[in-house]
Amino acid sequence: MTTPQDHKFSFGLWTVGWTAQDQFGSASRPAFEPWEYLPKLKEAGASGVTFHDDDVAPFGTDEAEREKWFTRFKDVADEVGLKVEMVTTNTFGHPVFKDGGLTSNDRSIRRFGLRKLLRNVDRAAEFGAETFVMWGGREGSEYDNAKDLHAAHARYAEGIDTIAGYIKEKGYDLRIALEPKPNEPRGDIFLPTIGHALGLIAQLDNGDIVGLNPETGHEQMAGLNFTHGIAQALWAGKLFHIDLNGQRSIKYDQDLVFGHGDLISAFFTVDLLVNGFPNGGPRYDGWLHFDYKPSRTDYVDGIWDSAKANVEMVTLLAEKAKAYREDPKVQEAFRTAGVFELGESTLAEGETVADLLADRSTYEDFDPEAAAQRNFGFVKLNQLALRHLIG
Ligand code: 3MF
Ligand code: MG
Ligand code: MG
Ligand code: MG
Repeated sequence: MTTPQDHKFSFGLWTVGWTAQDQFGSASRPAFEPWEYLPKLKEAGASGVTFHDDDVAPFGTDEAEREKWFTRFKDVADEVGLKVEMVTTNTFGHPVFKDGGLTSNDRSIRRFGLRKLLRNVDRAAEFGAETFVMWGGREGSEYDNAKDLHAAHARYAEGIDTIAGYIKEKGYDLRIALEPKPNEPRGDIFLPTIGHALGLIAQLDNGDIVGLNPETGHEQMAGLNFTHGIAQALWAGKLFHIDLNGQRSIKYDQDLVFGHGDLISAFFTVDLLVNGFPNGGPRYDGWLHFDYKPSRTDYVDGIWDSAKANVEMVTLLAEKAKAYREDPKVQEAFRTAGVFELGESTLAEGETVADLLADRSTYEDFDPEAAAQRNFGFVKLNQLALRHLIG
């Protein structure tokens, strides 16, 4: 049986620390000091913790006080045995960032945003983090004429490249992971999906240390398939980190417990993460990071019930996914479905296009009508998966 110790689980401090203030109502739970969450996170099964700069010391805290807060936080994390595996920057909360941190039309704000990010890169390196996540929640617009959209992308790339260049110059052992999201809080956010972010990374000068931190719910808010998205990121060698949570269809960012949204999709996400691709290929061996919100209807006990529920969901789904892949009936159904056949290259080793053109069996003598009668058995295969999931 898999135990939480078999996986590297981590939580954002802002998740369990959310006091449930929303657009329509005030907080429904008390706030605790940042370090007070740590022993309980460990107890819930985490071995890592992550934070935004402002989660530990609020925006505007004076320098001396700030250092005290960060020192205290790191000391307690060390005592408890939680690694600060990722650090991220809040460039969305303060109204100065209302039009973005790296893409604001106001150049002085972009320069301030860059300084806030660079300062936090130093903190990430100091605390031994492996990943520096960048979610540009305010990089976007409500109105298409509000920005020069060409310049906005150029400024976004400039900002990310500057930070990546700084990491290299300093020799920090740190990689950047961009977090796509289609909307909320902006009407439309730049880099709305995994695919958009991959496209931008390919155009960066320092793109080699820039990858992705996809969030389950964010892709689903765009109506997309999260498992397909992380698969493409893996294929591109760019799945640096992950935000697991739950979302039920295209609506506001629900941040439910992982698996409490689309359970079938969650099963296949875990299947990919723990078992890899059926024909081999790149594997994700990074942190399983939860970015969820304890429901506003739950009080303090509910924070910890929901934290544990995340860990339990991955653990249970991992066991089921292992049994599913090991099931001989599933392997047989994979064969029938052609899943292994897809692992073979379409042209044979050394075969040229001329060879293909000369091979009459591929076209002139090929019978598409007969081939169209193949029964792939995908439904049978999926039913086997669901039996494992439900059974
Ligand atoms: C918002 C998010 C963010 C990011 C975080 C970077 C507040 O929808 O998902 O959480 O995850 O800023 O890690
Ligand atoms: Mg989110
Ligand atoms: Mg979310
Ligand atoms: Mg997130």
